[in-house]
Amino acid sequence: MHRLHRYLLVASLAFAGATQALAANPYLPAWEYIPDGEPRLFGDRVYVYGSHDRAGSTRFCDFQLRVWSAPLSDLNNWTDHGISFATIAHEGHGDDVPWSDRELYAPDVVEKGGKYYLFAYIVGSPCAVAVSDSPKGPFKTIGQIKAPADAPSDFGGWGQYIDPGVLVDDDGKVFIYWGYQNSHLAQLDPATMVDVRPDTYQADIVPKEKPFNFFEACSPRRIGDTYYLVYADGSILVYLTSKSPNGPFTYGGPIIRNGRDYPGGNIHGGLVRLNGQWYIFYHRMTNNTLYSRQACAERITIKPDGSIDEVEMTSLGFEDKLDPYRTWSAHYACVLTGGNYITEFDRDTHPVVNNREGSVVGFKYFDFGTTTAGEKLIFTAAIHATGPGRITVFSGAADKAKGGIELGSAIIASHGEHPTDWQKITVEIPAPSGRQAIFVRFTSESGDKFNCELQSIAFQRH
Ligand code: FUB
Repeated sequence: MHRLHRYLLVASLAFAGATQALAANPYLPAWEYIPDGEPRLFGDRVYVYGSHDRAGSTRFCDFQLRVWSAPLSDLNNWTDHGISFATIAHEGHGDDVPWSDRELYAPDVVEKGGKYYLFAYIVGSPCAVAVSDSPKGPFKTIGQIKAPADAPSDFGGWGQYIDPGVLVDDDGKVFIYWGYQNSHLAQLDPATMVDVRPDTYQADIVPKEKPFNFFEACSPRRIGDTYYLVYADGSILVYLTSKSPNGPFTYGGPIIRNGRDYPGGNIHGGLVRLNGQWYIFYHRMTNNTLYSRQACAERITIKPDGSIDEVEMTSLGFEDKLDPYRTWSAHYACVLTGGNYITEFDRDTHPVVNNREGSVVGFKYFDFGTTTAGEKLIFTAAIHATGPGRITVFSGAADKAKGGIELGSAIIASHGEHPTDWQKITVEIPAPSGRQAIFVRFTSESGDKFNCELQSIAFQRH
């Protein structure tokens, strides 16, 4: 699957610059895999606290957590603050956890009294708590969450501490929500941040029954006088609301799902307001696996009545629009259907591979601005293909039957089994105008012999 040695030299030389830093989705560099991202605004920077996945991994997560942040003044400019916490010494960062060498899952970080507290599930053991003077970390271990004497006998069971989401309320009370398949809530002693306060534990705060369907990924926020709890119902991020951090919670509905017109998997994320705009952070799958997830964000609206409408997955992230007149690495695609997927050939090369007869790759949304009648553009796709086929460019939808406009198409010749370079296929198209979703559809009469890798797309004016 990983053809690093084969592509490294040629691809990086031929396409250097194709993946410039952008805050489109995924908003971190294409080589970084941060799922379960909890967005937190501390000072004038937004931080994302997530797990750490790896390309080509066969299991969830890693033995390290990393912190990334961006200034509010430039959400294009994400900085890697390095390893913040680890269960195995790595890259000069020591082992923070004497009781485990297992993977770290889905952390959260909150500020209390000028200190930053990290909560993280480590596979098979109660939630770890660590502290730092800086939101960038690194975090020093305080201990593990301690159940009170009156806790139910299974309180410390391994599964119960998955996905801790923490809320520091305006009155200083600290609430921790967590759970996998079963949801839990308790208050922590604000003086220690590890001790569960007596008589505060509640099980099943989110029903497992419809429409709630609690699965995992609790993410609490207080917005005004309303408490929001975001969680995962399978591959859908759902929200609840309540006038109390203790619930009961009212079902709100889905905010985003990652399995519609894209290879689905689990989902995890949270709400944050940046520069007056609300976002939902979430992750999506790459590398044809559930274990190489990347950080994405979408704009959402919290309406005056507190409700949130579901939004679609886009390529936008923190961008208002995609500029059609630059080269876009294929990994910015937000629609992948027909068996294709984003993969990592090397640090800088992330094509959409396994495009077969009928596969579609889509990008939402380019802004072509005002164009004139009769104006033409050149669409360029950098590809490698085996078996002859055709690439067709659409705007609006990938299918005329669904209202898509076919802009043009070109024959794809077979380039042999072992590419030494990406081939540039060009198609002259009528210039679309305004904001447009752009799709490419691959077709072939060669059956299974046809297989096309899409490295990038671009538009040029004549
Ligand atoms: O990242 C590992 C697990 O996958 C998290 O604990 C869940 O929320 C799911 O995203």
